[in-house]
Amino acid sequence: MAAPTKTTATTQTRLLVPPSPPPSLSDSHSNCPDDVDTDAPEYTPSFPLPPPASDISPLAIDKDTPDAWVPRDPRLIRLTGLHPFNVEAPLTALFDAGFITPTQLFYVRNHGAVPQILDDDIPDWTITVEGLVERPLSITLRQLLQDFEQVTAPITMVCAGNRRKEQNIVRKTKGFSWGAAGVSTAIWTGCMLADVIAAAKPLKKARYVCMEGADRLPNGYYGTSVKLVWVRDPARGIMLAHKMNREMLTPDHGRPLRVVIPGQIGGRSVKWLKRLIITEGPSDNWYHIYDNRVLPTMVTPEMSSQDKSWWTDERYAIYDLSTNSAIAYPQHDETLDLRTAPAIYTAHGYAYSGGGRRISRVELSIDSGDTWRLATITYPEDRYRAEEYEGVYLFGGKLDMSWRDSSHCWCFWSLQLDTKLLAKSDGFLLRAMDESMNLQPRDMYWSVLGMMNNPWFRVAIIRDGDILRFEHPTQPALLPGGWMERVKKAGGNPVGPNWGESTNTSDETPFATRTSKEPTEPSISMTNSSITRVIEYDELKAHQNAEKPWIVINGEVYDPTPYLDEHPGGAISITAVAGTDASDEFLTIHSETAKAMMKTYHVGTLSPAAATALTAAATVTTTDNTTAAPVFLNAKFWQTATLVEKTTVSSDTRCFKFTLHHDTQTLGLPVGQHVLVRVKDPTTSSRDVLIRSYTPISDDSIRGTFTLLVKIYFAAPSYPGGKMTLALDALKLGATIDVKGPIGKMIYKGRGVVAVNGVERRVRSLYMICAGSGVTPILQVLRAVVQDGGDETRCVVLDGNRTEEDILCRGELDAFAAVAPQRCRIVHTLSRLSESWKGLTGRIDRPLIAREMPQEGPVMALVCGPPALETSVRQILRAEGFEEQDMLFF
Ligand SMILES: Nc1nc2c(c(=O)[nH]1)N[C@H]1C(S)=C(S)[C@@H](COP(=O)(O)O)O[C@H]1N2
Ligand SMILES: [Mo]
Repeated sequence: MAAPTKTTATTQTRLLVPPSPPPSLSDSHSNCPDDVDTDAPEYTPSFPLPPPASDISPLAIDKDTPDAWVPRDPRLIRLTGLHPFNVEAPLTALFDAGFITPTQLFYVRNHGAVPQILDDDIPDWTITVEGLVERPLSITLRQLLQDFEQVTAPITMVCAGNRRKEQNIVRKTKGFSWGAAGVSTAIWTGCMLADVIAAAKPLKKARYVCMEGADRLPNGYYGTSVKLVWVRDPARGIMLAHKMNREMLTPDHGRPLRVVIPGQIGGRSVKWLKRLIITEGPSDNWYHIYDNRVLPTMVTPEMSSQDKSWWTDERYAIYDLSTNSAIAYPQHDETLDLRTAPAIYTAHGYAYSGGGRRISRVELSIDSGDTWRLATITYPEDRYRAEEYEGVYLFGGKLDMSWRDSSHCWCFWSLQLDTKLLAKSDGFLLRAMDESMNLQPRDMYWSVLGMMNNPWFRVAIIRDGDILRFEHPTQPALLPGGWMERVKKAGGNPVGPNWGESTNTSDETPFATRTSKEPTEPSISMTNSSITRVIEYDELKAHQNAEKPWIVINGEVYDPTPYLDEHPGGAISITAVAGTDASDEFLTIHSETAKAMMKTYHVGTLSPAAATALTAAATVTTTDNTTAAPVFLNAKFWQTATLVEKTTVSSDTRCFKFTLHHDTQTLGLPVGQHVLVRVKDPTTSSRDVLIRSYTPISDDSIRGTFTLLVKIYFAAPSYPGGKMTLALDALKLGATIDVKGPIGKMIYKGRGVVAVNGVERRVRSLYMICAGSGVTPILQVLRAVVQDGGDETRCVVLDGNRTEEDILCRGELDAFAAVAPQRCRIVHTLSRLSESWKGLTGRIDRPLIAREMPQEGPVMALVCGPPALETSVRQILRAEGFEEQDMLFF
């Protein structure tokens, strides 16, 4: 093994009082023999300026990224291209560095660009403690250092994605490919999070601590939560650290302040900490919901993107780490010459578990799991616990672990093996167990995000004459190599090879057989096998009407009449496709659940002749006589529109302007209704057909064009991005899309008349509640009211957004309010505090709705926003006495 790397000593690290005689913390795995301050005490009342980061500097390869200024070690392996920075050290370098990982080699997981904080601003870095507290706080880092006890402790961090590459080889997950080095250990210094929270006096109903960082990402700031009882548990040791390995945190690791949660996945340890919010329920941050979860193995990527409820089920969120281990020696591609090798070969590696649980054994088999050998384990963490160290001040914090016996660090195992036996073996199998007897599983538990991968770690042995070559399961990132890839290429299946079963592998193809089933995509049956009726074209055509609509999906005929009123998209979206082939629309828009429902409505199968006739009917129609029509939209047939202008409204919002068939044509969209947009995805080679519904923001009286406002859901490392919005964003000027419609339950007919599913009623007030891009249908209704001087309907719009920048169509909304102040009131509320904002802050809650939307006279509430908003607004409106018929959810 290489010599341990030494950390650079700095003078800026002494903050508190003096050390007792320096204990020796060094052992064969430690890289910090001189880690106790022995000089005279030097109390620094204000926070010292950070020292220059070790001996690394910014790298040329980062120069075109937002992180161009961040010093980094070139040895780190990049897992997500150049940017954002997600890296692990080569496994051997990580292991050789020993118990404490040098900061430069510590793995990094950044969801976006590193927030740049000027050194001068660090003492004044401010965090808030808000939410369910008696005394909301705003504390600077300077105060944190002065007013709270500082502690120092070694803690291992692990990304939940550690070892994910193995899952990606079996079946691509929604995450990038970590090898087995997504784990590192540092000595952290800071205050206890419990002390800071206690200072704010949480209220009785407080249950969770939500945390938010300063890194602004495509879906908001990074944030997550943990339970308040954990924070209060001294044994869990949850900290707010400002130092790592005796120095200020480096930019990549959260400078100037981060949370460190021992025993849990790294994803909960928020870097660049800005806000602590005490709540009754878990965080609603996008990254808390869509990241760091192990969904059930049968949930496919498609299912998970179609049905949000998979993500909001708190049972699938990961907190404590699970038992895991890996082999460092033999290294990948290491060779052993049997003619010169010593009689004994020593294997080495690491193991860790979660929740403070100690690794209680590590076992290795070299005979496919028939027999197991017990490895020797060293626990360097225990050296910090020894009695005499009580009261030692290390790097400005009190190092006192004597009273707690929880294990918050990795440990190392080794095992001596007879080289002659290795020569006959086809590989190593490694598994660890923790003190709860949680044993690593033999088989992989594949899941959509590929997290917490911890099956037995297998290293294959390939024998070529006198040479043994060792092969790890994978190599990180896109690096080729490893037996899993080899087995897969050879047509074998790398899941659950024959370990533990009788062996039938040959030397050439170790691990080629399998015992367990690869996760497969479930196929949902939409047909009823007892239905045998054959349907001819004439019969189908007889159902081309709104009363008894039949639709065709993949050649099967369905009668959804009983479902018309319940259909979430309104009856019209079904009747609009009556008698036609609705396969594209149906299959792209509907969830697996909706598909399964179709069995009930199955009435028969089209005859081959009827199928041909249907296709022929669909192809003639589109352009011929419709292009000359005064109105563009056609409910039955797709019309082609051409992209002529694309404007960037904000970092993630675009306006797309399309031309109609001719200059004098109007779109033909009744107020309150939507269009279906069909795009052939230019970003995939298969040119997948994508269909979604949108409400244009342009006035329907405009001739020749219409405009869509679209929020683009960009891809993030563990989120592929919104397919449709990315496809639209990728369209070039001159490209075409298909449009069909109108669809929707509701039409605003003007002067207070609202038609819902064809039934008209008159209202005095229209209450509109929206968030984000949900403003688009609202805008149409509001415009209709304001533009008609004779329309006396009173309109109130509650528009919720995160930040001022996120408010869409603000100019138009405010202009309407200025033109018709008596009839039209717009209330913006932001969920994020900002100093410049003079309006309301906070969510759209009951007091706000009660105040702005009184139940006076006939009223109707129109709601358009994300499902969570719609659900909460529905509850509030019910509580405020609104009947189901008084509410409409777009
Ligand atoms: N603010 C913020 N905190 C964050 C992240 C992030 O992207 N932004 N990544 C999380 C994840 S997934 C992990 S594994 C750890 C990684 O910490 P490190 O980069 O210091 O190793 O930080 C966590 N905290
Ligand atoms: Mo992570």
